[in-house]
Amino acid sequence: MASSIRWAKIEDIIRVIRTISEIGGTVSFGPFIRWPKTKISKMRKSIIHRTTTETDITIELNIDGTGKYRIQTPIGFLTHMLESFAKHGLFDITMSAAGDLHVDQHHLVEDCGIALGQAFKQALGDKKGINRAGYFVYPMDEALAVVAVDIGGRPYLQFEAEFKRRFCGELDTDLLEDFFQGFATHLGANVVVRMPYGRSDHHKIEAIFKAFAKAMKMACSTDPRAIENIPSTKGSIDDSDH
Ligand SMILES: [Mn+2]
Repeated sequence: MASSIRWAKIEDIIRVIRTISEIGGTVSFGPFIRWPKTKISKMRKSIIHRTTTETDITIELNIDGTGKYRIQTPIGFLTHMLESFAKHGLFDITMSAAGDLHVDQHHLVEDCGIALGQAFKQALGDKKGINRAGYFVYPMDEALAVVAVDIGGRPYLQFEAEFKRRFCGELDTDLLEDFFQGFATHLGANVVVRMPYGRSDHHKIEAIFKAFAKAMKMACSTDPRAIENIPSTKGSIDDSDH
């Protein structure tokens, strides 16, 4: 009898610990033992289906991934860039995109940027605990790209990159600015893209996407000291945040 009472109490204690940990708390057993050691944070994942008369795009994103990707677009070089973005940002991305290429590539490339921005916005939620800003300077042989982002709610793009040829592979390079504009607008982010030098258009664009990936990884990463903080003196991040 005594032992069954003891076991019942232990089961109760375990149940309480589980409940506390499931709602994101920690349980301390004194100065040396804490369980769980870190709070269980919510999964930063999203699924976006964006269908218009011009394009049809689906994205599954896990911000806290390992860089696994399965990306299908009808433009080979765009697929290569999005795969590079997933790989170097350690984002898991499953994406398929189709569109009215018989018109030109504009709708598809811009809408890929829009849908990717929406996917990050949805996955980040209230943005509690994130660094919010991130930057990277990425060299690729003779090319150098600089990307800075601030996921502060205010959409703004600065884009300064020139390319020798209108097309890199099959991708219309004129549309890169539209891709980043769509991303910045729909995430609610300030995005800066600079390409100070480079020769090969392939290297230049790939350096931009790698810098973009690393800058986004940094901006989305969390600081354990700020896990309950929304990173704004306003207490919320919206379209007018300064
Ligand atoms: Mn390449």
